[in-house]
Amino acid sequence: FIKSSLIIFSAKINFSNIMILNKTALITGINGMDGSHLADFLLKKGYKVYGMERRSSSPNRRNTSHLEDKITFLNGDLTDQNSLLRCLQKSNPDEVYNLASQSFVGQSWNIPEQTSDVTGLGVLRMLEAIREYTKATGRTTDYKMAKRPIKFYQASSSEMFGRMVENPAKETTPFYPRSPYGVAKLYGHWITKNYRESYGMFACSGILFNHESERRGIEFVTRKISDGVAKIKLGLEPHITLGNLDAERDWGYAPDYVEAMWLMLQQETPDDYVIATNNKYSIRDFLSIAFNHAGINDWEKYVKQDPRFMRPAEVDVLRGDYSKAENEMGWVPKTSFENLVKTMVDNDIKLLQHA
Ligand code: NDP
Ligand code: GDR
Repeated sequence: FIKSSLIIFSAKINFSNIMILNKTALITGINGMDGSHLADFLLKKGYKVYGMERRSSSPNRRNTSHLEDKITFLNGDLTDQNSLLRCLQKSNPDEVYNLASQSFVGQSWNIPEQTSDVTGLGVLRMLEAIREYTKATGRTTDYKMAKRPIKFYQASSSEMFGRMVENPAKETTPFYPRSPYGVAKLYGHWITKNYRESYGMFACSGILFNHESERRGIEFVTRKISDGVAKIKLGLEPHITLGNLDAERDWGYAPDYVEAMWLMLQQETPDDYVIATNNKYSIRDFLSIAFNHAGINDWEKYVKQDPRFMRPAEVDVLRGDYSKAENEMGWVPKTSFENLVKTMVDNDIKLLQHA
């Protein structure tokens, strides 16, 4: 009864407060920013959550330590096909969220092959593993025929738009990636679409624009700034060293964006959606709000530029049109840019004070 009610009301209702019982999700990239926020979100909905993590020489659960007794961690790597199959066997999921990737654009010029292998081919390996597992359990991959299809979410990126042939970009905008990372994501996007069309899989590609949170990796520009501002405020560092300050991004808040991932898999038919705010701000704007919030008005004095942080090919501007997601799934961004920046700065000041 719950399932059929949800289908009937799926188009316009905001699902945020509805509990979904007895569903199981497998999240790759569980220890990353989005993986941890998505796990929080799905647990609130009553999901059983499995998180795939790769082996590392020292524990890497900074974002997920609070989840250790709430979810099941599984060992797997997007470069190792059999490990993916074993993760599926152990979790037997209704939904797979493929969030793992080499996600740092700047690094993708230093390790282009590894980036292509994980961020591009890794998607194919997971889709193939789902296909094999579905067959092995006597089911069809065609979601229209299957009693219990395995739904698949692929974490695609606004970096696929790169040079921005159209501004703001939407689902129909031609792609023009500008980094090995963007090119690899484009492969992941198309192979997801192709498996949907070839095998009838319920496979969706979420084209997400930049989103940030207190759990963002320290090398990304927003967290580098919020952490740097906190250190300057507390007298721990004299300045922040950055690259190109003129780049503009469409920045949203990660907890808002993981809801969109889930919504895509609750629709009647699989499709691709742009998730964004339709606003853009420069790195300078971010710096200005972050420093101001910490009570420092002359931010230019505290910021140095270094060619080490410049990219061989830059994406100058990104901005996305999320109207399809709004019209079809009722999704809108909830958190303003100002509040995002302030939350990140407050969090880093608090973290350093506690340390
Ligand atoms: P993170 O970098 O925070 O997380 C990525 C995760 O992938 C990490 O936990 C990492 O593990 C894991 N990983 C890397 N390589 C492998 C591998 N070979 N096998 C298994 N796991 C691996 O990224 P985000 O949470 O920010 O992003 C989630 C996804 O969304 C990524 O695919 C990213 O490319 C994409 N995306 C992100 C956007 C954003 O603005 N945040 C926008 C659009 C797309 P480990 O912890 O061990 O390093
Ligand atoms: P991005 O995020 O490349 O958009 O990818 P990042 O924060 O790394 O860069 C944003 C912009 O800031 C400029 N920049 C700097 N960037 C970093 N990291 N460090 C610096 O010191 C610095 N100075 C200036 C960059 O040149 C760039 O223009 C993120 C990732 O989460 C991807 O995985 C995701 O797909 C895209 O967002 C959408």
